[in-house]
Amino acid sequence: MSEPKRVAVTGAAGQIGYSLLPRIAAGEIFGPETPVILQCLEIPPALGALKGVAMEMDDCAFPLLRGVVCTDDPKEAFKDADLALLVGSKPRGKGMERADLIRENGPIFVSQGQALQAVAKSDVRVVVVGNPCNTNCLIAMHNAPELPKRNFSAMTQLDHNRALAQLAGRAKVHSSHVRNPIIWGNHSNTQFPDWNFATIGGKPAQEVIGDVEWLRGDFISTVQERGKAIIEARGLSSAMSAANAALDHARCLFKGTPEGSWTSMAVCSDGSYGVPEGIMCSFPVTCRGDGSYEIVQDLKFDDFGKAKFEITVNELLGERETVADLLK
Ligand code: NAX
Repeated sequence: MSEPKRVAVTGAAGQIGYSLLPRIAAGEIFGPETPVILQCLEIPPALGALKGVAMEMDDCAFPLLRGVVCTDDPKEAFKDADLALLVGSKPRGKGMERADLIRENGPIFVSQGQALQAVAKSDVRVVVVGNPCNTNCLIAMHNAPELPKRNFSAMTQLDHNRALAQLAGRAKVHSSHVRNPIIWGNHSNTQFPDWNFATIGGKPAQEVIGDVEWLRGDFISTVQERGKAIIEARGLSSAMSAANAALDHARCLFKGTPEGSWTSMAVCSDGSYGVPEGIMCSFPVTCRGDGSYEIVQDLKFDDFGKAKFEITVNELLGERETVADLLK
């Protein structure tokens, strides 16, 4: 058995937290040989509920779980963390515009960025799930300037998994036969779910599906609007699939992407694909399994893809403007 990994989870008493914590404790990120300590952060009104979650975690008697910390102090939650999953944020209220949500949640990620820099391990990996996740991640990264920018990423894995499922459904194959869709841009409904480099059973997805109109139309809009469809059906936003995607994202970072495959992750742009440097944009990435990632290079857009990509990158640039005062 190795040293325990310390995993901080914010918003741990929320619906995603409830699906996420037991799976981390069961070893689904670091594997069956690595014990974990969960360091859960909540706001004061939710500490009672968090206590209940911690009681249930005890009752699971997970062999790998070495402790559960419950706190409303970010410095306690992030202390010596190896991985911080920033899930907690305020949901979008009725009649609230996206810009209002960004302004409402931004300050959370200022203080959490500062706390991460102050107390987390210097090689902590920070994964932002709480929405608007790209821009929240940008804020956290700017407020932890001594941590490497490459330690920060935001989650578009759920969109990636949704794209896999849609392509598999249309081709009538199991999703394990589908590889390498891409989510470009923002985790919002401007994202560009791209099938152009995806394969199904080793053949180009477009050739297997044979219906470009569907790919350019329903495929894209279904992936973009899936979150809304889940809310309409369930009365609550995606939680199980979001937790599952957060695990996939973290597992890619710490265990690597399979040979010949990539995943999608919002990471700090280095100018790849002409995206202005410094915004958290979703790209195809490969991971070696040591916490690092590489943006897949030299994929070519057609005119349709280029136009879609521009829209979502422009939205990210606009979001950066909206929070300019929160960026150091
Ligand atoms: P819930 O409202 O069930 O839980 C959020 C939890 O965060 C609450 O328990 C709340 O008390 C806590 N919280 C609020 N402010 C906090 C703070 N400053 N510090 C610590 N905790 C805080 O939401 P849930 O369904 O769990 O979703 C959490 C976030 O994930 C939301 O922002 C949601 O929009 C986002 N999502 C992101 C997805 C993605 O693909 N990136 C998909 C799923 C989800 O919509």
